[in-house]
Amino acid sequence: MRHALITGITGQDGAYLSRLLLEKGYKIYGLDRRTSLPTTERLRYMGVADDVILLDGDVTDQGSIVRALQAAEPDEVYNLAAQSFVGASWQQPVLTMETTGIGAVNVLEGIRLVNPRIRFYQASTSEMFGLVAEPVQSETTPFHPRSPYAIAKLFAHWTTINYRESYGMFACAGILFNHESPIRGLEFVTRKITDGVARIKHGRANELRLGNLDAKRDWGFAGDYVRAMWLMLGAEKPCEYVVATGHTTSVQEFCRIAFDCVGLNWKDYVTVDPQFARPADVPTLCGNAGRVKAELGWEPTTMLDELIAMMIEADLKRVGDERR
Ligand code: NDP
Ligand code: GDR
Repeated sequence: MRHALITGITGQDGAYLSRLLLEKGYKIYGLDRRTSLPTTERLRYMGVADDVILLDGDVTDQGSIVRALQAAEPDEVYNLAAQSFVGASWQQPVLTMETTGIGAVNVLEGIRLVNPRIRFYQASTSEMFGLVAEPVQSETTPFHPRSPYAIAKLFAHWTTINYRESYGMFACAGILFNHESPIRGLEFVTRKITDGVARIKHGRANELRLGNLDAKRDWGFAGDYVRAMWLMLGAEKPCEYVVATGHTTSVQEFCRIAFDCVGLNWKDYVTVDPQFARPADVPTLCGNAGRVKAELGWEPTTMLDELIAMMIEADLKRVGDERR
C-alpha cells in the first residue's frame, strides 16, 4: 500500500486530494496544525475524516515535519500548506513568507534528511506570472509576482527545482491556475459570490460588496486539479506543469452567471467597495495546459458554468439549512 503525507490536508485541495488518493488505495497521513477549534470540516464534507491519520505539525516547525515523515513513511509528499489568501499577504507578509515560502524549504529539507527517495509535489501558482508577459501563460512564460504571496510561492517554486537539480530528488511543481469548489474558503471571490447569491436568494442579505470586477481568471474545478497533482508524482520524470482550463472570465461575468442561476440580475445587488481592492492586483490570467495534457493525459472535465451551478446549489442548501 502506498503512503502519502499531505501538508494542508484540512484545506480545499487537501480534502479533495485525500478522497482521490483513498480511492486509489493509498494510506493517507496529514500534517495538522494546532488550532483552538477543529479544522476537519472539509474532510468531513468529503466523507474522509475518519479515513485519514492526522499528525500534529506545522510547516514552520521543522522538527514536527521530520517527526511526521518518520511516522508516515510516505512514498509521496504533497506540500499544500500555505497562507493562501493573496489579499491577506499584504497584511501579514512575514507570516506568508514563512509559511508559504520557508515552509516548502522545511519540507524539502526534511525529505532530504529522512528519505530523499520520497516523491515531492509543490503547490505552485499562476500568481507567479502576475503582470503577465504573454496573453496565455505556459511553463516557459517569465514570472512577475505582484504580491507577498506570489513572491513566497516563487521562492518555493525555485527551491523545489533547486532540490531536484542539486540532490536528484523527484521534486515536481504544479503551476495551478485558480480552482474552486463548494468547499472553497469564503474569502475567495468565487465562493464569496456564490455564498452571497445564496444569502440574497434566502432573504439573508440584500447586497454583495466586491473589489475589482474587471479582474479575469482561468477558473477550474478543484476535483479535476488534484488529479493532476497525483499524475505528476506518478510520472516518469519530475517536471513543472501548468494546470488550467484555457478559458478566462471576468469577476463581473462570474457574477452575472451566478445571479442568473437563481433568476436574479447581478446589477441589482453587487456594489464595488474599495476596501476589497488590492495594492497591486493581477489583471488577467489564462493558462496553456498543453504539456500536462500531452505528457500525463490530464484534461479538465468541469467547465465554469457547471462549476458555478455546483457551488450555488451547495450554498443554497447550506444557507437554507442554517435557517432551520
Ligand atoms: P486552503 O487555504 O484551502 O488550505 C491551506 C491549508 O494550509 C490548510 O489546511 C491550512 O490549515 C494549512 N496551513 C496554513 N498554514 C499552515 C502551517 N503553518 N502549517 C501547516 N499547515 C498550514 O488552500 P487550497 O486548498 O485552496 O490550496 C492548496 C495549496 O495550493 C496552497 O498552497 C495554495 O497556495 C495553492 N494553490 C491554490 C490554488 C487554488 O486556486 N486553490 C491555485 C494555485 C495554488 P488550517 O486548516 O489549519 O488553516
Ligand atoms: P486569487 O483569488 O487572488 O486569484 O488567488 P481571489 O478569489 O481572492 O481573487 C481573484 C480576483 O478577484 C478579485 N476580486 C476579489 N477577490 C476577493 N477575494 N474578494 C473580493 O471581494 C473581490 N473582488 C474582486 C481579486 O482582486 C482578484 O483579482 C487564488 C488563491 O487560491 C491563491 O492561493 C492561488 O494561488 C491563486 O488563486 C491561483
